[in-house]
Amino acid sequence: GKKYYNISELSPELSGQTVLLRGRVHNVRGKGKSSFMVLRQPSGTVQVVLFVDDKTVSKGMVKYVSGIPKESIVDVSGEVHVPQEPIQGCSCSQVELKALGVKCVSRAAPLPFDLSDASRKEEDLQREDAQFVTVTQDTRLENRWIDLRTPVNQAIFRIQSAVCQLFREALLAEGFQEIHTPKLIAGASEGGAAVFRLDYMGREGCLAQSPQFYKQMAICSDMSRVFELGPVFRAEKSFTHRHLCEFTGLDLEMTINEHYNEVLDVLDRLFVYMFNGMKSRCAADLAAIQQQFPVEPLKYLPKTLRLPFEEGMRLLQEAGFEPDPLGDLTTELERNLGKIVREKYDTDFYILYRYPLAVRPFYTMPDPEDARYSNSFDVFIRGEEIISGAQRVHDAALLTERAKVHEIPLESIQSYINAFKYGAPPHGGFGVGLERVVMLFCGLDNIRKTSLFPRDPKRLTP
Ligand code: ATP
Ligand code: AMO
Repeated sequence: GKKYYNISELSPELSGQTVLLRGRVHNVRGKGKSSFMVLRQPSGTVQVVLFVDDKTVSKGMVKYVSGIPKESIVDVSGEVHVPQEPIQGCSCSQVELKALGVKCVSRAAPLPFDLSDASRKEEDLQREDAQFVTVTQDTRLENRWIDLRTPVNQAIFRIQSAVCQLFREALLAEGFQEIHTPKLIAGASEGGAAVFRLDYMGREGCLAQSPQFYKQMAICSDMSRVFELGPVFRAEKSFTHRHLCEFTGLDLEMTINEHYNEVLDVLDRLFVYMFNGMKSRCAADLAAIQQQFPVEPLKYLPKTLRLPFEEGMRLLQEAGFEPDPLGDLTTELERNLGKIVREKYDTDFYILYRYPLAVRPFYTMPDPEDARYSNSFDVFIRGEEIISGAQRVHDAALLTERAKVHEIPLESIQSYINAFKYGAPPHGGFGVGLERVVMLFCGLDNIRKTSLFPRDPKRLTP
């Protein structure tokens, strides 16, 4: 077959050669006997010029090319040409193409919004003299397959891919194995309120709210270190900037010998590896996001700060807040604690551990020294939660007791409880929200920006 070039391959060395490229019409305008097109590929843009001559390019052809709608896909064959001045506004500024032929491969219908309007900086939109069209998030999501073509969205999902790869790399190197647990399950794993119920061949089933039960059962089956990347379903009623009804969970579970600090050690190494990897592998993508959404890069320490919950409450009190010392933190208090920690310890990323038992799920191990507390933790980026984790109850009798306290119908979780009756090693683990990690690492303001096709209480399409 013929060679199709990437814009990134074009250079002055190819001057005079004829090359073939497939791309989108980013924009095109005709001016009498000439036509100027910006051809776009995911990696960049190049200028294509078309002049009427007596050989290959007719007047009709220039007219035809000038009329190809934006976002159409075209094949351009053209001669590489070094312009007198670098081309402004194209990523490929050193060369342009003198078109010999343009073929429309797929014609785009009129667009619901303009990609450049979706790429405006917040600060430009706020300007008093701004004459831009504001594209609402709804319009963008309604047409997500167009929206995803913007440079920022391209960058976001390359970063998301890198996060998954880094997560796998780091855990495989630590001796973990990847597993896949069922998403159709019999009972709610994280409490009944936010579960999607469904008809499972005539009886009631649920969509998994986490791989919690099954990653623990894998531990009971002697897979001593496991992880999973998979979908998580939550029937969230509230419409917030950080909740989705379906998100991607990065979960792990591992046996421990003496203390759940062993889990925190893995977490610490894992995230420092991931953050370093994102910074080095995704530098260009992070810079592209910075262009539209400027934010201070994430600050994290070589060894992650571990703050006891009680100490966190003390810091909040000192700053004039009134947290419930044995209750849960509100979103507002979490944010404020994030600010306090940032000032005191110079980090945007930290672990808060030893939460009150009452606010944690039934499977959480109580603190053996003080049953008001638990062997559990949350992890925050920029004052928002990205991870929950804990040591788990591995004794069937205690697990039954804890489920009763939480008023969980035992028949719905019987097989889970049974898993601990035949010898179960002490273990712990945690769950990470992928979309939240990307959102908060990049300092974005809405989780819909980091979900490919977000599912929220109002959105089930596209
Ligand atoms: P305008 O309509 O604002 O005058 P322009 O076409 O002259 O735009 P460009 O900088 O080429 O200016 O791009 C306009 C918009 O299209 C930019 O805001 C940019 O976000 C977006 N854009 C540029 N390159 C790409 C690309 N490779 N993929 C997707 N969108 C892009
Ligand atoms: P938790 O319910 O805290 O813990 O969830 C773990 C992480 O998943 C993310 N997350 C969400 N992301 C987007 N939309 C949502 N609706 C949503 N809900 C949660 C958050 C959160 O920190 N089984 C435990 C984990 C464990 O202990 O291993 C669990 O599911 O980033």
